[in-house]
Amino acid sequence: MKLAMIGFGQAGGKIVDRFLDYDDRTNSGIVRAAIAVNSAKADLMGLENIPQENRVLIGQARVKGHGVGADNELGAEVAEEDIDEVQNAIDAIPTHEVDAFLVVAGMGGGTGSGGAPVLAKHLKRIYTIPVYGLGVLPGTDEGGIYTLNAARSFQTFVREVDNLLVFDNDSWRQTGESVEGGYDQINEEIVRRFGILFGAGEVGDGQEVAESVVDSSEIINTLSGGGVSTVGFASEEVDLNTSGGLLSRFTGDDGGNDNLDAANTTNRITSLVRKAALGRLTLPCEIEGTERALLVLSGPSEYLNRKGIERGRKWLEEETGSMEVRGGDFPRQEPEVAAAILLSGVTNVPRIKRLQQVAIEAQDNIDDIQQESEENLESLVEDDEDELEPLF
Ligand SMILES: Nc1nc2c(ncn2[C@@H]2O[C@H](COP(=O)(O)OP(=O)(O)O)[C@@H](O)[C@H]2O)c(=O)[nH]1
Ligand SMILES: [Mg+2]
Repeated sequence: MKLAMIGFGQAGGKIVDRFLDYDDRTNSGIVRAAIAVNSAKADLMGLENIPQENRVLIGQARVKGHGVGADNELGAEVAEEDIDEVQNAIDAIPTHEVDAFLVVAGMGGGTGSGGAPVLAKHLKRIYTIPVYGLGVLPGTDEGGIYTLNAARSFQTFVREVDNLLVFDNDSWRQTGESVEGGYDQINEEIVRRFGILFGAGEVGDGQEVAESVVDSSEIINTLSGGGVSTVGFASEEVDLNTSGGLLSRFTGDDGGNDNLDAANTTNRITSLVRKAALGRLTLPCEIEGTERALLVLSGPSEYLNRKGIERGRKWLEEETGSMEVRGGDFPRQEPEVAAAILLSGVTNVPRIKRLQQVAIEAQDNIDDIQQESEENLESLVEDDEDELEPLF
């Protein structure tokens, strides 16, 4: 599917920048347009792939290109004040060729945390295509203000977008490594997962056609209904040499081992699906209770088969309890077979619950002399959804 990606803030800009690089490397054709928005000039200048004319500096009158720090209320304000500047950049891209917007931001900082929900709301008012968010949660070692920012931004962002895809930095930190030091690697993991997912169905001319294609509408249907999504992924290296695969079946070189090959392929696929669903998700959670899911199997076509995907799909139905699990293949001449699973509308997410709890406590400390906010908090705690006061 073709996306217009808008990276808001430093993390958002860097991730969209990496998506462009991924698109170039793999010819995936998912990034139809890429824009970066920031209140910090230096962050915009540090990008490598996003065209200069698509880098939008906001809040100049207020912060003179120095950024808003970790003040996400200021981030939201400058986004609202300068939304026309962002719209000007969007006006210059061919939105009629785009299937959806993807607004990418780190939720823990200031510019992206405050601005991304403002932009999503704006886009929803103007365009009929879906507006998705990709929100990055901060590491728990980043400190209280980041957690508080993330909790409030998350709550607002999820309300404004058609679906919020989440990546949790905290679960992706390597042991003994700071998140800061590992961002390059983490960003690579992000674009790989979401790249395969959104890349399914974008089969260009001359590329192999999938046996059971995933098209944009299936991705959109999986994401429709809103809520929070997470992605599972597993891959296995395979030999790109096709002489032992498809070709030999025609020449008869494999000595009638067709059935064994098919069984191997099916088994490989089903175990990859299990690994992907039960391994580390972009946002760790209980997969049971997922509302909708999409399974994409990518790799050289001789390593993909309908039976394996169908089995994997069935298994996912059982594990998630969802009646809406889609699946398909994405043939690519890469030396790996990969399973990417989009779990949409997940409900049992410990990290989100903790995040909101921490934020409620932090807010309690800050405002404990204000009767009004005391009452707010009480109603929050009573509320089923533990809702925090939104940013705007
Ligand atoms: N995955 C990832 N997360 C990042 C990166 N840079 C920053 N973050 C996260 O994003 C949060 C917001 O930081 P930043 O994007 O610099 O804030 P902003 O520029 O004010 O929007 C931080 O708290 C980190 O958790 C990055 O390159 N990759
Ligand atoms: Mg920063």
